Amino acid sequence: MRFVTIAIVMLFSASILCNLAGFSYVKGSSEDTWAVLLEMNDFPEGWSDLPVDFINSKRLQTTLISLGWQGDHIYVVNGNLTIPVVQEAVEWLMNNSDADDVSVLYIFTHGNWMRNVLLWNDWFPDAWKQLNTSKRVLLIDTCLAEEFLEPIKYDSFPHISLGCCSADEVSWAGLEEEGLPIIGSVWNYYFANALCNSSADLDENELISIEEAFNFSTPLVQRYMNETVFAVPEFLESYHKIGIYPEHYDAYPHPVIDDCYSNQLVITEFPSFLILPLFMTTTLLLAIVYKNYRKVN
Ligand SMILES: [Ca+2]
Ligand SMILES: [Ca+2]
Repeated sequence: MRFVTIAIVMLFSASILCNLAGFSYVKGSSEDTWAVLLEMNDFPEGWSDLPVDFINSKRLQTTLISLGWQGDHIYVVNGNLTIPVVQEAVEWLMNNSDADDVSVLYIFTHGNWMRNVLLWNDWFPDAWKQLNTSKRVLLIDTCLAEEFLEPIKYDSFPHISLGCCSADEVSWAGLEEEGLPIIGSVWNYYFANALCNSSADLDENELISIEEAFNFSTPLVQRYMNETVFAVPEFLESYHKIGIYPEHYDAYPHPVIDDCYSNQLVITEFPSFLILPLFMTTTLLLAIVYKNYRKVN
């Protein structure tokens, strides 16, 4: 009984120590994380399909769960994206997010679908501003991505928006039949991986922020495009056919960040390197050693 009491006291002390030591980023129950992941692969006649088996939303979902997110805090739509479908997803975020919460919205579809069917810039920017949180993260993974960040770019309300390419660029999603290593969005692949990669922790505070993941992933996206995709003459030619000459740029494409969040925005539910479990394990071991010490004496 005494052992249990000692263990509880030591665990309690360890948790206080965690906070005192500056690990207060361990989110409490009042700071939740919410995400909407929207992906469209099949399109009506006249549009080209993007048959990647919803790999992009799956990859991001797996990443968020590995960062400690709860599965039921992630709202996924894999299918036909219409205005009501997207609006319902945004409402879900609005209904769930409180002031301290993180809200992420990711969308993968055609840029022209965003512009001409979803009429994104007509309604989304106003809806996004109405979210009751300062930690808004908008991830646009489409061609022309910057166009859909533009209405809120540099707006002073707290937000971070990322786009996989600039307003006049096209993005790349690899298909299995092409035989290149990355299936689905190249930007999604490198950004999702960066969120879990300690090498992306550029300021070495053991947390990977959205800003760091963006900065780390951008050159990797450009390198893959330039060295792997554009190295295939047929793929480079497909860009030339629409009047784009990637070889005329230092790098292509140019992912975009609009950072109007004053600090670094961290979306990890648990400490990246599991500091809290480490503290707790150490405390338990200490308690066991102490118990044996008492027995011996
Ligand atoms: Ca960091
Ligand atoms: Ca920032």
